Amino acid sequence: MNCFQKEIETLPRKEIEAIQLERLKWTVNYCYNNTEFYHKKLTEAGVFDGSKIKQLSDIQYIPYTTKDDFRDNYPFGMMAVPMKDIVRLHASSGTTGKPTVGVYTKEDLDIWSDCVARVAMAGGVTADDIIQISFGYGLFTGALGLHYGLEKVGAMVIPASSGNTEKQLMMMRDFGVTGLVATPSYALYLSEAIKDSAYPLSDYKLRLGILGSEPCTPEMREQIEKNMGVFVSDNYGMTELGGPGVSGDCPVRDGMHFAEDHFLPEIISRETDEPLGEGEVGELVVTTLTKKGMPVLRYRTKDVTKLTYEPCACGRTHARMSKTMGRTDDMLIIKGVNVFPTQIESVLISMDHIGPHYQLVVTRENFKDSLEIKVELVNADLLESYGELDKLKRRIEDKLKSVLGLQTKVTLVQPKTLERFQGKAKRILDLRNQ
Ligand code: DLL
Repeated sequence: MNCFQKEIETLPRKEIEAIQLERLKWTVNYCYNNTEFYHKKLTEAGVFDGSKIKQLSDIQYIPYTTKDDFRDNYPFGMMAVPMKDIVRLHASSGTTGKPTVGVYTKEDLDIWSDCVARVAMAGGVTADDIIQISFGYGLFTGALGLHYGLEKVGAMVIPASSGNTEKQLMMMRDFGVTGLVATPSYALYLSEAIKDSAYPLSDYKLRLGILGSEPCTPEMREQIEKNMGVFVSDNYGMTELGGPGVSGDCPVRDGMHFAEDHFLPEIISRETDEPLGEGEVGELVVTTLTKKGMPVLRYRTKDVTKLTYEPCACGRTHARMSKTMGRTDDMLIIKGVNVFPTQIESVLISMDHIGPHYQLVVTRENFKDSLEIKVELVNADLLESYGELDKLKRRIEDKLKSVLGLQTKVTLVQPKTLERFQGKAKRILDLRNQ
């Protein structure tokens, strides 16, 4: 099956927008008529059944939907069809409070796997590939999302799930795995395990990394590619929007292409909540255009990025979103300076003598915040030489200061002592409110 949907993915902008307008009108009307939550919200905003939507910019009359709305309506309050039409449920991990639930009709599942197939093909997957899915199987949308999308491409899927490093590597070698699906942090972990194992890289047939679910800086990507001998593509999505398949890298890797016939992206200012223009950095807001089970209007993703509508060198015309800087939740404010962990990661990975693993520890003393960055040394011998160690530490602090505009404290630790992650990395330890 050819999952590069050329007739859709290379449509001229005017035609994409015509499809979006028609589907936006449909979605607003559908939400108004099928969920109490949106009926109330749209009535209060004077939008009612969507007849007021004449052009795409009229979306501004629709109120935003937030994660709190999902929480307040947990578990099924945002659902737009009778339960008998629902065939699947997924949920976010919900580390804080109740998880966020997503439900799917048969048609939703079909469109979902189509969107993931698109992302996979854009990332280089073909029917000849053997792909190991090392996301945890379960309520998480990542594993089953990629699973069915990759099957649609015709690739052979190995539902490995996460954990048990030795077994992961054994499966890769024995089954001739050509592609790995994982979070970037788990891929990094596995790539280091390959380097450290008795089996050389030539025992593996790996050529692709289809990574997503957390930010992956270009520097981190390069490290994984070097260790594993793969081409890495990034893909993005979230439980509230159905999971992966919302956007993904093409071979050019100059922004992830949105599935614009199914999702309508906007960027808004984090300060004023007002819409921003092309190329401006702000919070991504997304409206689903075809979802039936749990449609979402103007969902505030909390992810910070920018959009471009310039056609891509790959031929695709769908909007591209830049790699996210991270979530507004993860942005640290230290002495009045905004810091995203991805900015720190980019600096650390590009420097010699230190590894790609780090932890950020935020503390407050006498009402003053400070940021400590723990980084692993590549070679423990350096710990023997105080002079060298101090020089390296200052070099990293200076580089960070020039990028962040903030004095940080760098602590160099023994190789392989910081925590490794099998899913999304948790690198921030905020001790300020303890
Ligand atoms: O992580 C869905 C997913 C699974 C996407 C597999 C891609 C691959 P959630 O667990 O609900 O869903 O987390 C969604 O993860 O708002 C972003 O902050 C972050 N995220 C997801 N993909 C990327 C990415 C899945 N490619 C949240 N780059 C989102 C950066 C990402 N952040």
